[in-house]
Amino acid sequence: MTQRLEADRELSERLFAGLMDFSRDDPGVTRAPYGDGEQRAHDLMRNAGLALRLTPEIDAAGNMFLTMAGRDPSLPVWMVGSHVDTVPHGGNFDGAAGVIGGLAAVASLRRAGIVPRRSITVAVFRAEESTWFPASYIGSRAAFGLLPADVLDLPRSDSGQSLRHHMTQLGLRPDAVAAGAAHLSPARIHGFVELHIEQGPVLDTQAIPVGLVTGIAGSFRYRKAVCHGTYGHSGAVARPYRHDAVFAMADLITDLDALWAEIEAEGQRATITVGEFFTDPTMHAFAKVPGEVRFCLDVRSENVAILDRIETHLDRLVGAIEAKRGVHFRLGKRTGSTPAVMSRPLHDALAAHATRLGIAHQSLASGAGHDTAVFANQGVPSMMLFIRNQNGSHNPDEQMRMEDFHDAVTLLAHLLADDEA
Ligand code: HGY
Ligand code: MN
Ligand code: MN
Repeated sequence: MTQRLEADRELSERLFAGLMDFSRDDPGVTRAPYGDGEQRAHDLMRNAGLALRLTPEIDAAGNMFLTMAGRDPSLPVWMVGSHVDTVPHGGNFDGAAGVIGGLAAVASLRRAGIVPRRSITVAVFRAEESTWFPASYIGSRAAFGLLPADVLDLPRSDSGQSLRHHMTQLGLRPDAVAAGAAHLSPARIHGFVELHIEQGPVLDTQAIPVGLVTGIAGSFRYRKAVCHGTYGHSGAVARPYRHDAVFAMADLITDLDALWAEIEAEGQRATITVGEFFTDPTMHAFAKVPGEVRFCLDVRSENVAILDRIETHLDRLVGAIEAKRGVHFRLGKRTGSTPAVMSRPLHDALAAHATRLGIAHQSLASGAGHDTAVFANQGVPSMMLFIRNQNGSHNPDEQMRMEDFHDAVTLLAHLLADDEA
């Protein structure tokens, strides 16, 4: 393909603006999974797909698949796409850039009069953000028939209603999801490519518009952990008699931070985050030794051995602090996700296209989790194209420059068009 396939800018900007119209939740945007915002986003993308003469399909979990017929429908398809739900008060680009980018890439093929050899499916996944239902990759796992039935009973953090309830309200088929009905079969997918904002500072700092992802971090997490101590008089209880939950947590966090620094000094990568940390507002007070701290713990790495090392250390550390401080940790339910390796051939094909198109790019790992990890771990050749973005992500200030988005869309379009091998 010699001519440069330009992204359909009007379509992209119209869809981002359309999303914003019904997602604004100052500060930022909110589209809860199986909520009104996500459903309206699915409707918006479906209409855009129909206008591009794509064929819509919806699976039992409500994932949507919009397909451009290729010359040979018997061939395994290209699949592109992402999710359209957001974290509460997040940004408008996390996930949505991958769906709109997929549609824009298909639109550029249409405009160039290209009928690709393979069909191309734009996937719109449900419920990627696990801040709502405490489980990762709900939509994409359900699409492969991999969602454990008990996930359907998990309550959504804002409504308290179960995933099953929310699916039923939308006329979807939770029983089929629980029974493992699979809409996607790995053998029928030639490759999966997800456009996504980087959500970190690397590309912006390096002044490079596009990132070629080498791997996606996995995780282990405790979302509802508690450290129980003993409430007491802040003056009358001397040090040897204290069971201070905040000081115990300080020991835990300080020690985990030291281990993290050690791991990074060895040239390995991990992230350890305590995103929620609070004493009980109905019990705490200025003159009270805190008897309870509730917290969550999110540990991630691309390297399973690193995850195991941190988890083993955590188990030992909890016991040591309990003995030292006379407190008790209840970590609660453990959830997690498996690291994923991206397809080297797809990585190299995209690097070659980017070089030929004069699009600056660099390879990097993804600390954030993405639906692409599900595809890769199902054996589908998978790849992520990161788009440089500003102000990080999972916050209302998330930004992305449209010229960087268009570069990534052009790169994706050339990969899809150039598939005559
Ligand atoms: O948590 C994650 O990494 C993703 O944004 N769900
Ligand atoms: Mn995302
Ligand atoms: Mn996200």
